[in-house]
Amino acid sequence: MILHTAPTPNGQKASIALAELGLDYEARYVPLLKGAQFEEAFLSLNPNHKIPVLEDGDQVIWESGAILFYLGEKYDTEGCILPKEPRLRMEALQLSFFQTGGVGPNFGRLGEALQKEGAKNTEMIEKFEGEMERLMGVLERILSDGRPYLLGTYSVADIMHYPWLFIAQKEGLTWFTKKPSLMAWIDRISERPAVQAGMKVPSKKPQ
Ligand SMILES: N[C@@H](CCC(=O)N[C@@H](CS)C(=O)NCC(=O)O)C(=O)O
Repeated sequence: MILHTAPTPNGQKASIALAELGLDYEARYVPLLKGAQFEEAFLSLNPNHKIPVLEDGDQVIWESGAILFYLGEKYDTEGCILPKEPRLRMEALQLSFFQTGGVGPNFGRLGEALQKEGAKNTEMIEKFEGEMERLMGVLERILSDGRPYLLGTYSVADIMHYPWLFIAQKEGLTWFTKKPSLMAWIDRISERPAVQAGMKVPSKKPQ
């Protein structure tokens, strides 16, 4: 398998899942800042010019959630990350849509607004921070019954959220750090060897 990726949260979701399943693959770094995602070779894999993209023989999958479900369906015979039980499997899908439709885009736009040089657009920052606060409240509510992971047991639902929230924790963003169950959840997931390995991919950037 070939994973086209970059050191960003969406890429890390795929490398964590590959590591959790102990699968062999080649990680190919896509230098996004140089615009490599707009080159014809990359667009022929993903017309949406975004990483991650997984090539498995002649099957090409893009969208991080689809990649995680693909890996789960094809390679997770034990149900390590994709539950076998239909009800839990559907909940995994539900939380994955929640992540790609809510947490990812809102945090992404917030990051862009915060990194912008010069005069900050405070209206944008307030808007996206407010939405992130709300979304974190949803996750905190799910975890507040004492469950260790979003579905109860570790799954793709945790992998989908972790790399984004890892940044929020690292940056000390208050809408994250003020959520005790979420903070404990992130520490728990950070301890997993496969998560630590997946977060380091791609290890080397081409010059
Ligand atoms: N919904 C997509 C989002 C992927 C995404 O936004 N990837 C970013 C890096 S984290 C990217 O490749 N951006 C390049 C671009 O938009 O041109 C997924 O979950 O895979």
